[in-house]
Amino acid sequence: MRKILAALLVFGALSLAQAVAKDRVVNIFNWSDYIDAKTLDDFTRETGIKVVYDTYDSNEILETRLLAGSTGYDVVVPSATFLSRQIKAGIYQPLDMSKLPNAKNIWREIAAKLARYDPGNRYAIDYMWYTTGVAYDVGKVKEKLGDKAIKSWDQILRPENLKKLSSCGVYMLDSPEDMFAIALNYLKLDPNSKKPEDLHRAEMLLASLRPYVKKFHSSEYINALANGDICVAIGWSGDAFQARNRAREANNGVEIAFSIPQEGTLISLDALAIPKDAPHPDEAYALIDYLLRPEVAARNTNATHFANGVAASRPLIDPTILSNPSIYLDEATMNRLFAVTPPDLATQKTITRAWTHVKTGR
Ligand code: N2P
Repeated sequence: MRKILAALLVFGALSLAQAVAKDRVVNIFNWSDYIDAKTLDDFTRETGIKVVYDTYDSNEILETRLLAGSTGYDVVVPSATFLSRQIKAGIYQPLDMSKLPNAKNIWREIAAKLARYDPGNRYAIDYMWYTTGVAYDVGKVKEKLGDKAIKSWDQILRPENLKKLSSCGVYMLDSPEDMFAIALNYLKLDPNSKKPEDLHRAEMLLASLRPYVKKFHSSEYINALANGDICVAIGWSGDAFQARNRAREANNGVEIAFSIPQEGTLISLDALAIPKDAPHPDEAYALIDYLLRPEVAARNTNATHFANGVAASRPLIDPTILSNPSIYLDEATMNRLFAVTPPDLATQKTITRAWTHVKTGR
């Protein structure tokens, strides 16, 4: 009896060790509200690789973690400007394309845009791309401004207008890159300007709006809009449409719209990359390759309302998303957009200080 028990124990311990050894894991750090979580379950079911999924809502958070070293992350999703700086800082591994057969599905024009930040597309592959605009509650904006729609940045960035809207609640992205580019453009300055005097003018404009901003935050506005807690958010395209859908699902009478104002706005890209010290690089490749499958990319776009970087996914995308000119941009909209390049270290410091001033008044 004892012997049998001992044998069972040994057997049990061995199979446990085997199971542990076989447990494959991938750690991904991605933006919040940026995936159809069910696709990750399917990935695990198919590959046996468990996904540890962690989220952030600002490039600054991601960058602080990455620069501190050994994050344990296998896949991260920086925006292109940050990616470019991080590549120079040597924190990513060049991608071995032989491990990404689905890279054949990528959208060449989007890859070409990303190549401005990652020359030769060596370190990263586009995940999604989008604009920064105005998400708003149609009924409340009409009530406060008398305007049926937001068409111009003037309706938001002119202090007396924002003051009127402040009583129903205004959020702004906690993202200096977006907010400075938009303010510079509104002031008819180069949205990509790194000149201290231009940045100072943008800082003064944004600081003059602060009294009317309930919160600077880059993810809470989705629910805040959908619930009717706020009426305006300067935010990202897909998030605005997620807010619209959440309100529709709640059937609460809140109608959310998204505007790319006529003066134009910022277009950005977020890309998938593997840190140099990723503990599970093979699993990182497996996950990235899976995300590049047309049907998976389409599901992620259908769930998030962000346009993806996989050309072959387009026939599988919900026609209302594919034909939405604020998501899959038409040419007229495209012509009104601008992209920015990363600031050098000194300019970055100036912007960080200015942004603290905008948000806190100090
Ligand atoms: C997802 C936001 C992604 C766009 N909620 C900003 N990188």
